[in-house]
Amino acid sequence: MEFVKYFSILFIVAVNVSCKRQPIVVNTWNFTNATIKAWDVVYRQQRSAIDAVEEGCSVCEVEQCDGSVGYGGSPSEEGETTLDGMIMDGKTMNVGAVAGLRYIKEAISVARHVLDYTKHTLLVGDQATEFAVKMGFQHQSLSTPNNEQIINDWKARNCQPNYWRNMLPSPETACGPYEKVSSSIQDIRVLSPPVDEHNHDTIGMIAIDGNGNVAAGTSTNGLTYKIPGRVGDSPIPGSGAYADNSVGGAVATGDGDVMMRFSASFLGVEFLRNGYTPQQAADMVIARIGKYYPENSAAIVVVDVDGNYGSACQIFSSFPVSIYYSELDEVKVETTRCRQIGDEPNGSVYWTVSKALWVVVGMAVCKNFVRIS
Ligand code: SD4
Repeated sequence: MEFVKYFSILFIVAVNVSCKRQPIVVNTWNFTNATIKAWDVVYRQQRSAIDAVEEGCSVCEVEQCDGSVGYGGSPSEEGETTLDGMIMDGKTMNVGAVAGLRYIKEAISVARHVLDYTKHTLLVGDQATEFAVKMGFQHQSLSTPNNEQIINDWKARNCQPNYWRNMLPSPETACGPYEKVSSSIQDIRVLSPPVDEHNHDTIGMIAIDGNGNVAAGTSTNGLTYKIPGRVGDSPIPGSGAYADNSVGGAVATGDGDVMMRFSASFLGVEFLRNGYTPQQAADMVIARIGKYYPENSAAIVVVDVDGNYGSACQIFSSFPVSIYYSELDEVKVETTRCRQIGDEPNGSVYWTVSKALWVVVGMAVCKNFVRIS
């Protein structure tokens, strides 16, 4: 009983006392150079959150962060790298995005051009490329010898894994070309190719500037061995990222084919709007996905307008998040353990208690306690 009382008090303190951190930059994974760049923009240069997100994510496009962002990674079955990116301004609720972008390296900047210079939200494929060229971006190959090597190795493994099903010859043992099975479609849950932190590291970034404006964005080259034309969650507003000045922002990473079915980032922001803390919101998003797809890799970061943040994940072994705000002397990386099959669901009492402890420790570095409700 004493134990339960002790943890209940800790939990109540953890969810009700929070820090005021503005500006702040938070992004997925340990892509710290991106965080540092965004922090420089939003803090030292005192520029906007949206500039910070664009310039921060651009660092990863140049560095090809973990091979999952930028050129030369995650080739499709045909060996081509294409890029998805989006950027959202939480002040105006304006979004620019590109999907299946070919031959242009700067996906998030092209997305920013969609936002700044058009009334559209999302441009795709070759026409997104044409738009980018018109806007002055350089048309160049996104392939490197790495693409060819990855696809040659894959073919040598009989094209395993892949994203086909209900085809002949069986995609589980053979390469295509395939033909569709016209009868007895099996509506079984077919596992996607394993996705983990080694092949699955989209950058998603949330920034809040000194004026309290929230922006969020993503940049990725999607999933390796994808069927050409496949677009993931990252460029879809509300899926890969979402921002709203009145409550906060969220970004998602993981198996986007599944995650986009839940509008994960929008859901996280809506949980904030309904009064949940960022940690609770993140846990609830992952619990929602996990209820239907417990075996899929999924991770989310949620930040409220006061700069409190939370993250949650499943199936990845762990999920690092990079953070910068003014009380820190340098960028910091906080790592969350991810729920595994058979664990208590995210958001359950035991899970929440362990998260609450983590939050309490995190608060030790926080100087301004502003919200005690
Ligand atoms: C996608 N969500 O295209 C992206 C991939 C990803 O880390 O997050 N990689 O499905």
